[in-house]
Amino acid sequence: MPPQQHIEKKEFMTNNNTRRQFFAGAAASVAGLAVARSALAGLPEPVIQTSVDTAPPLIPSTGRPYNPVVTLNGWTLPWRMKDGVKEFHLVAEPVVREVSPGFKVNMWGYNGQSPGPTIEVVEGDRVRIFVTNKLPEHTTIHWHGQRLPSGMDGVGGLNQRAIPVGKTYVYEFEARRPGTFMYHPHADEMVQMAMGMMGMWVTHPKTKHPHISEVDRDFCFLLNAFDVEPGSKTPKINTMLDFNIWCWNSRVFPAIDTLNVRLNDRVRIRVGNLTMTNHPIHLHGHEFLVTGTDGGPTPPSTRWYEVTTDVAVGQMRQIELIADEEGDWAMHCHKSHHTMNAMGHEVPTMIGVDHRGLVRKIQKVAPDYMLMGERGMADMGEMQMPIPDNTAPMMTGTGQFGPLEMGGMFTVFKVRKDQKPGDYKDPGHYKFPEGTVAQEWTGAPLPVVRPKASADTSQATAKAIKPSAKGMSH
Ligand SMILES: [Cu+2]
Repeated sequence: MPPQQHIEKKEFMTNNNTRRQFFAGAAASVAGLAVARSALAGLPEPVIQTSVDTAPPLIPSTGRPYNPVVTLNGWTLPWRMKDGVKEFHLVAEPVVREVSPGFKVNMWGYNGQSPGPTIEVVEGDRVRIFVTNKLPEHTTIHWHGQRLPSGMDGVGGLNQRAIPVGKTYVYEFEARRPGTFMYHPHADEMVQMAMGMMGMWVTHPKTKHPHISEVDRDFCFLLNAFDVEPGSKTPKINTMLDFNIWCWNSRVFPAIDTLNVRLNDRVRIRVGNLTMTNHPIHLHGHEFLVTGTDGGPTPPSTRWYEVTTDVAVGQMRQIELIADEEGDWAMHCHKSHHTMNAMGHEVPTMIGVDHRGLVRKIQKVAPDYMLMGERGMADMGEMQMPIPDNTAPMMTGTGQFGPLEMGGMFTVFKVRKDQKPGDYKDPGHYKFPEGTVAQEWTGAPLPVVRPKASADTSQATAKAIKPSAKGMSH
């Protein structure tokens, strides 16, 4: 492990200690104090994260070593080692997530954030997870994709009693299979997932695995979606398909952190989908291989190169590439509606409509009226039109050449020669070598050649063969 990463880890732990809050819910009751203390003595204190920044990788201080992941705008949950068992404490609770600066949404999540923290363990680890329910209704956690005893699978009613409000349940199993997994409730699922309850789980291989390569950078994030009416603060929970806030880890572009790598790094990106639709995830400038699915690492003989991989509902895809092209490369969902924020759905097509005169008339009764979309929608990236309070702009993000006209599921993959190993900081805009940027043609214009009008003015006729024609009869 490079020494630099150890320093980062120390800083991370120090930061965490200052952010750490103690689980003291029951201790507030004077009468129950002694009981509460002894009952809590067995629980690891939950770590609460207040920052929406991408936390540095959490280098393991106990247990088998591994190369940790970096969760975009997220963090990894520290554990306590007790008699050889890794103990984690998740607290299901209402949280306020900053989806983008100035846009805060009332969600439900874990340990202060939605999504919850990433859980990282090693194949063969015995894992004990305490789950405390501070929601206003019961919950469970399902460990999506794991091999485990049926009674630990977390489907309320089927595998266990739902965890009542205020109670703590404990899950315990061995992490048998290396790979990328997710966790989410299996109790009032539609509501609890629409409110943001989910997280990632990474099980690292315990020894060198023939189908798992050692990488320089290992990123992960979840695809999630919300329906938040512009100007409101709480997601609508009955929405089935018409979501308007398309997120990576409950953030929208330009508030999604960039993926910053060093030139020629081997990079792994793990993406899980807990929305209600599929997302074709597209990376510019590089080809990648899909090296893992929910079923674990893919055998190398089954892999082929892609630039887009579809991540269906409830699926996980793990891609790998060598970042050997320097620059700023877009990475996004290829459904263009998913790279827009709220208001993207109900705006009529205005292209080609002549509004001259009409705007002035409307402005007499509605002075704030603005014309939208007469020449396409690109103007909206620049207009800075007034939007309701607590709403993400429909599309924003400014690059060195102007507005990107993007929102939602979009970020930038930044490849730099001088990005230090272990440094995940945003290096800023790419400095394009001279003469390598598309620019205006300033040479002589091409002569305009028009075809001569045809002398034949007779009408074209279409000949249709009817089903009763030869060969079609019975
Ligand atoms: Cu999408």
